[in-house]
Amino acid sequence: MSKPVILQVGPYPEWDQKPIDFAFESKRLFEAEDYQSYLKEHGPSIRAIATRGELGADSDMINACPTLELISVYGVGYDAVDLEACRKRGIRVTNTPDVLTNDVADLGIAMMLCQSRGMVGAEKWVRDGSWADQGLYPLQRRVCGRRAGILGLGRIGFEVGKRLAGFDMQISYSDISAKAYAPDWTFEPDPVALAQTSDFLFVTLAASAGTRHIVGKEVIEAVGPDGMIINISRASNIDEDALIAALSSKSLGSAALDVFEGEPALDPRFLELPNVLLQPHHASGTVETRRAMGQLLRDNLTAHFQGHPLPTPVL
Ligand code: 8YV
Repeated sequence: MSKPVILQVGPYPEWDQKPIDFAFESKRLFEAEDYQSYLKEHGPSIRAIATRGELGADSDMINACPTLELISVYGVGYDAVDLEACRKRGIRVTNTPDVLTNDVADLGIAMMLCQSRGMVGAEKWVRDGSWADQGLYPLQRRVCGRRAGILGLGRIGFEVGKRLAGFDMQISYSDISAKAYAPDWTFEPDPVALAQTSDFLFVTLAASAGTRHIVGKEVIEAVGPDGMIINISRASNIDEDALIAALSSKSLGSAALDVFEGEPALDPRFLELPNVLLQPHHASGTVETRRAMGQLLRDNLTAHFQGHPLPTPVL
């Protein structure tokens, strides 16, 4: 029997690529010189798309595949998949929730600690001899006992909160409704009011058209010159122009970002700012989590082609 033909939008580690190539005929879009002509040539044979959270599948890609049945996302976020186009054509969509939650929360906490205690500059202070030449490193800001806000108390936001509780922080959160699973934390539906009471504002919202730039000028300035914004969700949740302006004028103290508009290219103004910690979208990037994500991506593809229920459907 011939193998189902799939379109692979981005690369995967060897441990996933091998089993993918064994079970499917994978057309590797990311290796093509010209995406349009590659899609034109192979689109008609594609039955599933295997993509990554940040790459998704837009309507051009979906339209180029008239016999498409499934889009399997390697990532929890599926905001880059055109769900409307999928709905119209009855195309199923899956993601990889849960398996990455802890690592994403861990990185958010690490970013908060790293930035608040000035660890990047402190490392440089040791390596470039400043410690010996100039003495003590400038004093930094405390984390424990301060006020944290979590914008979006889903799976990842909840794990962030659990970790923050270990630092004796006062925790508040915004979401569509109060969460029964977080009885000890303060529910504040208005993001601006949340920001006003946050020394550290974590952005952990699933991105959608409705959350675009939810962290705008008002929220950013409400966090204030002594506060920090940590984004481990999607860049679109923050108005980057407003963020850069606030970091430049110091009306926002600092930021720690794992995601950027247009990544991996990012707004070059970020590189000039001393008060932002920049990370290369690797919150889920541990061997353990990526192995589990790859397994789940493949489990969804396999289940679909064997006619079994999808393990983690979105649509
Ligand atoms: C990426 C992510 O998918 O889970 C998500 O939504 O954005 C990440 O885990 C990861 O970088 C793999 O592409």
